This record gives sequence, structure tokens and C-alpha cells, in this order.
Amino acid sequence: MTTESQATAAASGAGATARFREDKHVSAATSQERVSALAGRIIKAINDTVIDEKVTYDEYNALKSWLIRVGEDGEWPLFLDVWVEHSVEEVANANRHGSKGTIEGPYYIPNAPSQNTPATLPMRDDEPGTPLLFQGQVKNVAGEPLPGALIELWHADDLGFYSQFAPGLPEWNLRGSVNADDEGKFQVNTIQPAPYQIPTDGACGALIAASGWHAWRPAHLHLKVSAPGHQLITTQLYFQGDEHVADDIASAVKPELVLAPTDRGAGNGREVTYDFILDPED
Ligand code: MBD
Ligand code: FE
Repeated sequence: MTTESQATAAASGAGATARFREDKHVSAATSQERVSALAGRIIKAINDTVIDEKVTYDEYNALKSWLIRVGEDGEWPLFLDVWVEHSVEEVANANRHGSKGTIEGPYYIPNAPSQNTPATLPMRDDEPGTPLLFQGQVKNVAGEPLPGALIELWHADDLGFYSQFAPGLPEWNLRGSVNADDEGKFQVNTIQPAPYQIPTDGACGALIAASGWHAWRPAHLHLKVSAPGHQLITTQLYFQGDEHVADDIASAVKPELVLAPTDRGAGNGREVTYDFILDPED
């Protein structure tokens, strides 16, 4: 039997690459002018670094072989989502008045099994981890409840593995689409995810080791929240007391996104309430 501990960087990378190709229909919408301006700046930033740092041929060749390996390991989605997506998200959501967004990361899968609130995410009978009741309400920027809200939730298990990107997990483990009630209220039963370490055995892990960095993200819930007439928000929620909240490898933590769940007593795990405020469609 394959188990989660046999997850490899190359297998998760191949999965994330395939996922990206299925979901993101990148058109030729970028003009020649814009491509030239952006590619020109990025190339210049590399050349400026070479000149400023007096980069040697050995270092240049190390870079070349590392970049080749990023491709071989299928780790371009991981590399970009860990080290670049946070600034793209900052630009994209700069004018929102509602809840904070943050990066999507490489492991979203659309069309998870749909349920009405109160919901329990698909999980194994013996799913390890502290039970977590996540509840709240979806509202507009005037504080009014939004009917027809949808909460898509996906997260790692108690060992830090995502279904469909690590072997041995049921297809939709800890992934769900929850319809809120007529007042935008929702309740989702799940388990507390573990801190997540990005794969250490691939090209991104090699960069982290060679730099003396760490590979950790704080434990997080991934969410996409939407309602008719409103802008979908892609975000993550973190947990107070997690040491990696202060030094996320993906730079995706914002203070507004840190939860402080309370104990429910009687061995029922923890619960936390978080309301989502959605901006109107433009
Ligand atoms: C993750 O789970 C994640 O959220 C990001 C941003 C990168 C790698 C794995
Ligand atoms: Fe994640």
C-alpha cells in the first residue's frame, strides 16, 4: 500500500503542473508591449544582480543546473506560488474593502463534493487530528448577510499532506464546497491541519537547504468564498501560537488572517468563528 510518507517532490510537482494546465486558461491577452516591458525588467534585474554580486561561472552554472531541475521536478508551480504569488495577490487585491485575501498556492482542486451547512468535510473514519468546528457568516461591506454564499475549503491533514498530491489519501479528503444558509451562515466540521513543510527532496528543497532557510508554512485552511454579485475571495486562515505564523516561507500570513480557536470541552476539539466580508462586483 502506498502511504503519505512516500510523497515525493516530483510526484506532487507533476500533480500541481497538471492541475495548473487544466484550470488556468492563459490566453494571449498580454500585449507585445507589456511582455517586452515585464520580461525586459526581469532580465535586467538578473543582469544587475550578476554585475553587482560579481557572479562567477561556477555560480552561473549552478543556477543553470538548478533551473533545469526545477523543470524536471515539475516544481515551477511550487516555486512561483511560494516566492512570487504573494506580491501578485497584493497588487490584485489592493483595492478591496472586505476581508483580506492571500495566495491560492498549488493545491486547489475545483468542484469538490458539495454539501449544505452544517457540513463535515470528507475525511477518513480514523482521521487523525484535533476536531475543529469552523463557522461564520458571509456578508457584504455594509455588514448585510449574503444569501447564496459558497465556501470552498481545502487543507492538509494532521501530517501536512494534501489529498490528490500525496499518495494513499482518499480523493477528496479534507476538501469540500459548502453552501451557506439564507443568511450566509455556515458551519464546517473538520480537523486542525498541521504545519506544512514544502517538499524537501526536490529543486525547491535543494534551494532552501543550500541557503540555510527553512521549508515551513504555518498550519492553514485554504478558502475560496463567493456569493452572487460579489467578488470571490481566495484566502487562507492560520492559527495563533503557531511558530511559523511569524516566518512563513511563502510570505502569505496577514495579521487579520490569524484565528484563535477555543476549546469546546468534553473532548469535542476546538471551534472558531470567522466572518467573510465580500466586495461587490465591479
Ligand atoms: C502549500 O500548501 C501552500 O499553501 C503553498 C502556498 C505552497 C506550497 C504548499
Ligand atoms: Fe497550502
